[in-house]
Amino acid sequence: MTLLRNVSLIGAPTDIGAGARGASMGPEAIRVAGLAEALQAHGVDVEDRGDLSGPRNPWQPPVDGYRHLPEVVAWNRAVHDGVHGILKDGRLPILLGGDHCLGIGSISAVARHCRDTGKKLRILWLDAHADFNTSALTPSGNIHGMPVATLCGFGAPDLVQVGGFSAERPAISPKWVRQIGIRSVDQGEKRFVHEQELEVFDMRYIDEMGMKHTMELALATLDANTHLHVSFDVDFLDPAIAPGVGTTVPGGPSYREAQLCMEMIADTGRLASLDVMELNPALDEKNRTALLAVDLIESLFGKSTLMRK
Ligand code: NNH
Ligand code: MN
Ligand code: MN
Ligand code: MN
Repeated sequence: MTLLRNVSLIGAPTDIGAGARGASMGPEAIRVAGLAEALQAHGVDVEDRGDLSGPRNPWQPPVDGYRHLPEVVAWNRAVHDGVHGILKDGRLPILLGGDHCLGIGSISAVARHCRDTGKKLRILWLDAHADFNTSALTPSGNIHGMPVATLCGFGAPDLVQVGGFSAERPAISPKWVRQIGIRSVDQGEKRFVHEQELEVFDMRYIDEMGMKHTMELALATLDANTHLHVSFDVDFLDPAIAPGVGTTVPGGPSYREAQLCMEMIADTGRLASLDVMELNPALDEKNRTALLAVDLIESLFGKSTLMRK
């Protein structure tokens, strides 16, 4: 059923855009949880390109609404180049974060690749948060709360320009994004989400309509020419099953809801790139959140219940 693709893992061990230290250990925790081996067991060709490098976290307060902007720019340029290289080699990149500010580098690379190859891009943003803040709206200055807005052209020029884009010609349009699992949005951010008409399936929607109906809508209008990118913030999951993240928000998808979400994405056969972000081993319990992430990623690649394939 699902097209088995050649996968390349690439780690970005930093917490430069986060409000808590520790996501820098995420890539290794996912490796230790057995991601490569799990995908290989399902017949996927997996290569591990190791970790990118970049500046250390200086742990400074915000300047003009941004924390660590120069360091965030450096990391995102590295992520862009790494992910773009994998796409050019015809492989499916899995970015191992690292905090979610790195979605700027990853998705700008995907957007550039889609533009150059004439593909349509659809982005599924699985997260407790909308990540649609700007320097004027942010309550924290943490750039991991800003990647979606930045990719849409609303952000620091050095970040908007990663991948050769600009505020006039940004990497993505809000129309290409579907957000799922959202349950924590800041006041100003909320207004901006509405103004830009982001399509958000929040937890209220999932409670009322169910994950099946939600995913049917989020995955509607994909076609053979669509590149599907999944940006998976591990805080999407309910903290009862996924404690190893810096910003837990109660009331997230259960184990089965999350599995169904991943299985329905797999069924489209269109998954072409993936971010696994915000895993924080310093806050985890015996790597259980990393093990859960691997379990879910297996489903994303077509491991499924009986009778499929
Ligand atoms: N909205 C908050 C902020 O901008 C929290 C963002 N934290 C996240 N996003 N983990 O996914 O500071
Ligand atoms: Mn397995
Ligand atoms: Mn996020
Ligand atoms: Mn989040």
